[in-house]
Amino acid sequence: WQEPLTEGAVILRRRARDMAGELMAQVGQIAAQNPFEHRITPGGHRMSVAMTNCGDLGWSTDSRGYQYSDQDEASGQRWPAMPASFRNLATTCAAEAGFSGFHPDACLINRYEPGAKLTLHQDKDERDLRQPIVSVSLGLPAVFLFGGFERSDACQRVLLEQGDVVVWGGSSRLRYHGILPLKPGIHPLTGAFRFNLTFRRAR
Ligand code: MD5
Ligand code: FE
Repeated sequence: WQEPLTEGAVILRRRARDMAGELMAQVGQIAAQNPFEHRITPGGHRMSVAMTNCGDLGWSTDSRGYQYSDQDEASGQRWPAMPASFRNLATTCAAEAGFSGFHPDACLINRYEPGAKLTLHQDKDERDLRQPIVSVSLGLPAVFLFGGFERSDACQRVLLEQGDVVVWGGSSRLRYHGILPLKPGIHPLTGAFRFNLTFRRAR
């Protein structure tokens, strides 16, 4: 079922639940080629969230800043191709939320361990901010913080669970958001972790 959050943002609850096993098998194959890494931010902090990517472009951060690149700077290799099942899920969910013609060229895969968090931020490294972002949650649940257009604006708290898909478009594309520290637990599919796939049109 669809749960509107704010203008342009829609939760498709449990939309990917039946595909979760298949999606995680693909994540395992991608990580076997390009392992999850804790990147260092331009400010010198090690991120508590570990990341890898698939698709033509991948997002990463280092001392120079944040950027999309066609290769993993750590390994010097191209990112693994985006599996057709990923691409189809993202395009279909975007269309269900009213964004037809979404063709992602980047999929960032975030892995949260107990205590891992994402502090409030905006996603604005993509070229065309009219394109939505599609996010798929897998494994342990997490509390998502959904704020406004200033860092200090009040936040809604939304629990995101296995198979939940959120489409962030329209004016919601530039809202501040984050993830509270992951509570420890064991999930039958992902063990001690939460994974999040974010599909983006970077260029
Ligand atoms: C996550 N990831 O659960 C989230 C899901 C990231 C990130 O935030 O940057 O990797 S994507 C949530 C999102 C994207 C774009 C806009 C908004 C939320 N928003 O307006 O709240 O790992
Ligand atoms: Fe984000």
